[in-house]
Amino acid sequence: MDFIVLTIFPEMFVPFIEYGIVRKAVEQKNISVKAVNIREFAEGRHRVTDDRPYGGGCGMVMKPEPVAYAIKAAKKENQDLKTILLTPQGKTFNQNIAREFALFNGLIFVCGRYEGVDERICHDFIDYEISIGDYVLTGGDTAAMVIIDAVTRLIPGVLGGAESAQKDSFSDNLLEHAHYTRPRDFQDSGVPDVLLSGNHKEIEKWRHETSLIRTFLKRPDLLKNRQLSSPEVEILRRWCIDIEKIIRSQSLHGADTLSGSQ
Ligand code: 6GU
Repeated sequence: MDFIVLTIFPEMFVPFIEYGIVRKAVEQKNISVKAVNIREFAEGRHRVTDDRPYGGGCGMVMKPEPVAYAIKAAKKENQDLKTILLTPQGKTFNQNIAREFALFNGLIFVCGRYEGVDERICHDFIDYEISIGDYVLTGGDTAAMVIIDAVTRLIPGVLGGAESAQKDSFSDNLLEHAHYTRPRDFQDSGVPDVLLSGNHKEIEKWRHETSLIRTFLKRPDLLKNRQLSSPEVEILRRWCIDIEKIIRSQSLHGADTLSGSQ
C-alpha cells in the first residue's frame, strides 16, 4: 500500500514512520509513506500556498493550483491511488472505512490547513472527504496519521498474530474483552479465576460474555448495529434477571426507591 501525503508540513511524518508497527510495515515493504510538500507545486518566488477568501472574512484558504498539481504528480506515479481530503466536514472515519481503505493499492491524503481548501479541489480531485471526529484540528496532518495507522495494521502480514486484527474491538460491533497479565496480584486486586483455569472453552465463553457486557455498559450504541446471536440474547437476559433481583432485594430491605431517593 502506497500512502502519499500532500501537506505543507512534511517533516511531521518523519518521526511518525520511525516507530512501532508503522516502522515495521515500512521496513517489510507492506507500506510506503511519502510526504510531499505542497509548496513545491506553488508558483512565484515565495511559493505561496494560501490566499484570502473571496467574499471576505477571516482566515486563509489553500489555493487550488498547488494542490491540484500535487495530486496530478502523485497520480502520475500510480493511477490507482484514491484521493482523500481531510476535513471536519467529511464522513466520520471508523473501522469499516479503515477496512475499505485497506483494500486499495494506495491513498493520497490532502491535508488542509487554515480555513480549508478551495472548493473546486473538493469537486474535481477528491474521492473521499473524511473527518476523524466532531472537533476541529488545526490541520489534516494528524488525521492522516490516524488513518494511516488504522489502515496499516489491517494489511495482511503487518500484525504478528494472524488473528490479531480480527479480534479487535469494533471488528464485529463488540468491544474487546478485558486483558490481564502478571503479576497475579496487583494493588489488592487479582485475576479472574477462569483465566487461570487452563480451560480454554470456559475462557473463550468468559471472554465473549465480558465483551458483550462491556459493550452494553460502555458503548450500547454499537449493539444496535449488531445482529445478536441467541446465546448473546440469553447472556443479556441473564444479566437483566440478576439486575432485577438486586433491585427487588433493595426495596425489600427498605432502601430508598428510585423516586424516593430524589
Ligand atoms: Cl480530518 N481535519 C481538521 N482540520 N479537523 C478535523 C478533522 C480533520 N477531523 C476532525 N477534525
